[in-house]
Amino acid sequence: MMPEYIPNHRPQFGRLFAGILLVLIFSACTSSDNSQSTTGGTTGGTTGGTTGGQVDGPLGPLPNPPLTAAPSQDDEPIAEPASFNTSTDLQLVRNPVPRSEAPATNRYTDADFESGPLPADITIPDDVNPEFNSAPDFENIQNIEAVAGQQLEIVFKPIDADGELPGMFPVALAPGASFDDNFDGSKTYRWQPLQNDIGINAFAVTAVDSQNSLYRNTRTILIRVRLPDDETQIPNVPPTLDPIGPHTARVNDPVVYEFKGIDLNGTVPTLELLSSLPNASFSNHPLYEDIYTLRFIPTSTGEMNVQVLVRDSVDSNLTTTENVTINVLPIQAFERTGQRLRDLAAVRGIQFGYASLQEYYHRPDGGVYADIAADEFDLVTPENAMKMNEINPSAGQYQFADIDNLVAFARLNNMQVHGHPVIWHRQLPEWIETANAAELEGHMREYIHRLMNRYRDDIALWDVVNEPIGDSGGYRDSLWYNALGETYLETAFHQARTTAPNATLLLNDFDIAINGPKATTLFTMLNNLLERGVPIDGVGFQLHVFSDFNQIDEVRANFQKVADLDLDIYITELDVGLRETDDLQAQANVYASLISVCLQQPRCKAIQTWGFTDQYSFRENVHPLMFDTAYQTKPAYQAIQNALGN
Ligand code: 9MR
Repeated sequence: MMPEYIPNHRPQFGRLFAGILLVLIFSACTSSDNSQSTTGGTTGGTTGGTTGGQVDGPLGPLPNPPLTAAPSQDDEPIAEPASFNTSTDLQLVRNPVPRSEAPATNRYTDADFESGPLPADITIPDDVNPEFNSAPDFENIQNIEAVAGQQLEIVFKPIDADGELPGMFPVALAPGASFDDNFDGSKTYRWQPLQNDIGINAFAVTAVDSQNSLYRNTRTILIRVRLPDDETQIPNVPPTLDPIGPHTARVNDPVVYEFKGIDLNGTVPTLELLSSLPNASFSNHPLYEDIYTLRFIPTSTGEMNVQVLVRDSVDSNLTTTENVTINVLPIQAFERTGQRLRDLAAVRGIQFGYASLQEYYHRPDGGVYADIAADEFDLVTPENAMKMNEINPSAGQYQFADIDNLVAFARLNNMQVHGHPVIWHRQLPEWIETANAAELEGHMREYIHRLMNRYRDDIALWDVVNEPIGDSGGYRDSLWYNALGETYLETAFHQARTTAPNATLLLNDFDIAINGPKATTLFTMLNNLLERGVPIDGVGFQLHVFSDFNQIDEVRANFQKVADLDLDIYITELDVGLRETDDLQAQANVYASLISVCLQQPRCKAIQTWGFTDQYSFRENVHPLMFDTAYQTKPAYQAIQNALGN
């Protein structure tokens, strides 16, 4: 199904011109219902109409009138000045308005508070029988009223009907709070809520059974904070900087920091740059008043210290000075021997890809990140930027900037983009989680169409449905499954095919390459879908594994079973966590053997790793990738080269 990949070297000004042209066409269309318009987005090189976007497939027309507003010109990304990012070769864009995000304190309502403490959340391990070993709990759990500026003290005393004293730990502490041992079996939570905490806050503590440390009970209490009658009684605390950990950068690349000032008193501090840095610009973020962007270009190597002063907006004498460090390495430090992975893979007839960090170009090390990515990979998946809460954060609002930027980056570097995920049960916006179930099918189809149509000229490979299989087999309980039943899968694929007739459509999941209930369900599911003529082209195997992974034969056999169904195979999210910190060679071997399985299987079309540097892995604790946090290759990198080269 996948159309031949045609390298596209369109220069940037051409792209901008196409963008302007399309914006004009787009605005001409927005007066009518554009959810069914075929002119699509602004990133494509062609104006569409002929290449896709028709909506009347086997499912019939999309909801008319649309259930929510389609993307309009108000959602179109706008140019971002270079002083805000690390890009030197692309004109990047940003979203026109900040994302609407409900503050966390709004999660609980007064009604929740009034109805008393939340129910116990008990985890019972398989080897515990609660009839003989009762769950640990706490004495006297209740919701608490508090006043901003006043010190709050709450005593937690764990109890167990079996008589033994359970252990305990807090799930998370509020800034400045402590959880102190009273040396009598109890602990005290001490916290001084401030203006930022007005409203309802949750605080959770876990009690741990004295006989089995996995037998636990987490209790959450709600703390309702109100303003005192005399607000001047609230102490003004010094503002701080949202911490930024160390980074590695390459000499002569631009470095960018987004500094966020924090004031628990609810005001916005101002930031001043104390260090003198080469070619530096320091400016307030155009969308977020609490963020300042620093951009500079280190012209010599070594560790650099960046000093920023944070000043209280009410009392200008109240300040804090914060330091961040960056290690600037010479260009040679990033040189790699042998051939680049994408070139080695191309010789073997497959693509080699990675999952891209969202907005890598707003990170200090964006320059070296982008260069390594462009050299090593010819396929890229957005790790998070295409999740529904990012693309469509509130009904009728769309944020396309990061994907537009990724598409531009991919085009410039002759890479293909792999869309991920279209329909998933996680990272959903609140508006869809609370939508009327009777309208979910319509919402799903509208969303699929709007996303895939916008990028139909840029993205030819999609994870249409992500993780539909439950952890113990069967359909996963999800918003989509619960509202629409099993047919949600086929509806999603039909809509995807209708919108993007030439694209390769995948079902992507984890734990399906090894034998077990998930693989069993996969094959039942695939057979059903194929029998019913559902347009599915392949399976994405995630493969988040560990360095002691030894089920290679099962992977090989399951790949073959997919091939026997005349479907393509993609390794979509490969990473190999270390069991022990010195398991680097074992990690390398696992990479090599999984890559060999793909190479031996003619239907295996591409391998993607889930990121490439441990600096930005979602499994950062187990260092699962082939570059370390300083962008130096690990044995895994050489092992991948060898596997691809053999
Ligand atoms: O790597 C992603 C991580 O940064 C996100 O926090 C997480 C949120 O759900 O999703 C991770 O990516 C997942 C991917 O989209 C689907 N397969 C599993 C991946 C790891 O959880």
